[in-house]
Amino acid sequence: MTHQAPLTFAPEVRDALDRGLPVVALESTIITHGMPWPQNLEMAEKVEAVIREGGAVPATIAVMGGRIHIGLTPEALRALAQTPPAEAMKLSRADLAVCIANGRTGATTVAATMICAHLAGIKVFATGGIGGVHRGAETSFDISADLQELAQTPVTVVAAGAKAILDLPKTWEVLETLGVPVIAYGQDELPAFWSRASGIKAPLRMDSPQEIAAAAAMRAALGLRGGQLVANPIPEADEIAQDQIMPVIEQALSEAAAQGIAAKAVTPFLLGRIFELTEGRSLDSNIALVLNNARLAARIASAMAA
Ligand code: PSU
Ligand code: MN
Repeated sequence: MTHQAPLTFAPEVRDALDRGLPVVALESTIITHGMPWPQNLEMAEKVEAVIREGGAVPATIAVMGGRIHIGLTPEALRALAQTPPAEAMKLSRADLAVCIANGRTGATTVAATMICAHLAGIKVFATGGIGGVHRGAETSFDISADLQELAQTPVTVVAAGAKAILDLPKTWEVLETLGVPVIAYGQDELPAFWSRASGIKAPLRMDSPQEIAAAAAMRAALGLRGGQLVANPIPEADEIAQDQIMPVIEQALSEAAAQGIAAKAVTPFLLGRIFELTEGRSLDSNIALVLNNARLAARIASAMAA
């Protein structure tokens, strides 16, 4: 028995892809597990609007009723945003096929969104922050599947760096080992999600969407597998300085350890606690950086389509 990937395209996305117009993929775990209702819906709607303003078509990706949806209707987006985290599967490479085969609903992480975007023929994807090497990974072995995915699936991912709750130096080391180009946009230093600075020099720097598009095309021409990570610093007006966010992260991390939070629950728990401890400021910054990444992704997608 052979199967075809069960993709359902929003008509607008199908049309744009058929005509070679710029399309930007968006993930859905950030909606179900990364942000609380109703800010998650506001963010999801705004991010789509920003991509349209940038001259590209947004394609939010999720698994619903056993099909991969490439682009969601406003009603489907709302329904997803209202789904409690416990009811939507958090899908990575490991669980994507099971979720679909069982006819279930799930939100796609960076890894799963890359897989689905590639199946759909979409080359650019905007998110907040990728998963990475968790602190204490030397004993927990908790390393996000996002990193392996960047090494094998040809999609350009625009993020504000890796989430600062992670072990950032180890995350960058693993990406280097896996042969993933990590490109800081417009600065020499890698950004650290809520902050522009990380103190870590970026392995690569680019200053225009055209250069990023050309680099992706060259990777393909050389027959190199995998995508590239564009690390786009949060706008200055929206950042939380490192010395302010770090103590909050430390507290959230020690609470997670004390409560025995593990595996897939770690990232959502930490983001939720940091939201509470900053009285919502971390969420405002998170939304601002996602919008900023969407803007850049639309420009990269346009450069690739040109
Ligand atoms: N970026 C955010 N919020 C999030 C995530 C990213 O601003 O919630 C999600 C992404 O879907 C990413 C996932 O792929 O967290 C990483 O989870 P893990 O560490 O369990 O691999
Ligand atoms: Mn993990």
